[in-house]
Amino acid sequence: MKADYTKLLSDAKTVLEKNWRGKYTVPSPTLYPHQWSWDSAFHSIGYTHYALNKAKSELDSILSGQWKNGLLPHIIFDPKVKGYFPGPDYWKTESHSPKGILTSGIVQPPVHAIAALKYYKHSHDEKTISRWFPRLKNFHRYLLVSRDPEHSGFATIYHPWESGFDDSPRWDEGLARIEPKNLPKYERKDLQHVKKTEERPTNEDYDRYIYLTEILKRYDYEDKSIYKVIPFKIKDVVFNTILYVANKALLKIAQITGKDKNEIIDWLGRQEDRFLRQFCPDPELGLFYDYDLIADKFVRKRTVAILMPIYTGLIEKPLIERTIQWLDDSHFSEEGLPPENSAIPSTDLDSPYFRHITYWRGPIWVNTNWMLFQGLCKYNFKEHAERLREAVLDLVGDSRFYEYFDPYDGSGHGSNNFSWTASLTIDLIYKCDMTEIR
Ligand code: 2M8
Repeated sequence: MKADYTKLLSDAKTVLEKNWRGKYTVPSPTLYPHQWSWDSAFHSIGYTHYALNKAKSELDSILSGQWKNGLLPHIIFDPKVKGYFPGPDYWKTESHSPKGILTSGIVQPPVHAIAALKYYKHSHDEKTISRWFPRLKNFHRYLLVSRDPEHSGFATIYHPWESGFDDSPRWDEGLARIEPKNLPKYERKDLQHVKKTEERPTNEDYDRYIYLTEILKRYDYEDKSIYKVIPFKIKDVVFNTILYVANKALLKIAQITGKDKNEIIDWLGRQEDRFLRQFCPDPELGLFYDYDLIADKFVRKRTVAILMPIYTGLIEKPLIERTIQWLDDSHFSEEGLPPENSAIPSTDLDSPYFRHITYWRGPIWVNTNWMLFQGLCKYNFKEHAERLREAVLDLVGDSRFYEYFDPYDGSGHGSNNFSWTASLTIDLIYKCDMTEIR
């Protein structure tokens, strides 16, 4: 089936229109009623095609929440909106966040410089990217200094929420090590907004999420101390894939605006030297894994993360050819169906931890497929890229802008009218690969 792209485009714009809040777009009017960090970058990417002012405003707004130490918070809260947990009263970040802006105290993957460069490509607005540059660079510096005391070239996350893949099986062992103690009383709000409880993380997971944020709060978000005590420290392969691509974008922005490039070149050099050693224990298989710093070992879980470094464009082609074979492998498509009928799910369908409608444990997400599409374009795997693009657009099909989709029957789950599904659908309709960031 080929979706009706004209209708899809217009309906995707309607979703974004409804979720627009004057300066930014909420991911979902029900489940996520504030501004989220990497979501905003994805929204901005969609807006570049038809609403440059919104593309700009989205990034302006999220960058306005940056802390003095460079941390770009994963949520900026709308003070008028209640009913999300954990909200601003919980995070207590007032002494770090800019005056009058309520934020969380953790980060998300740094898609922003990528979105900023895309904004420039569509607008040629040098003044704005020049204004954004110091903030973007400070964020990357925060990630590559405060979150990398080992000088590995890669940022460490210390909460599953920082990965954006919150409930992924990649975090199971790291979380199982934790015994949550002395938790404050809290009430989950997320379950009120989904069809089935099993779509969301378990209460045991939530206890561990809260246990970790309690540590961050106890140390008042001070990285040096947190780094010594936090029991969850991962060099996340997807986060760092994005950070690498974002550094490349930042370098382009520095070139365009005549800013100093040396520090960025230095970051890129370290990442290029060490990417394989850090994330690819078995080059003969072409699979990539997170590294768990506490257990001192690779997290060998079969999820879409193992394929994601395609997006870097930095791995040499013969190795990436091995990675790409996995895209065609039955593990990532419904048995009996040819792989071209399927976008890539978040977890290998044959793995014991695969769950077809649980959040990041199996369903298909549009943003991960969008990143794979960008990677396939970088390596000039045109057929694969086109197949994946059509599969995603077919899935969204009759304007079902769900948060995620069951890989078995294509049914939509989580929130409906989900903004990044809409914005990246728009970008995919325009076939917009960003091969310039190589
Ligand atoms: C999900 O995460 C939030 C917490 O940040 C939640 O479950 O409440 C994740 O899918 C994350 O990647 C996303 O940015 C956020 C908003 O869409 O929702």
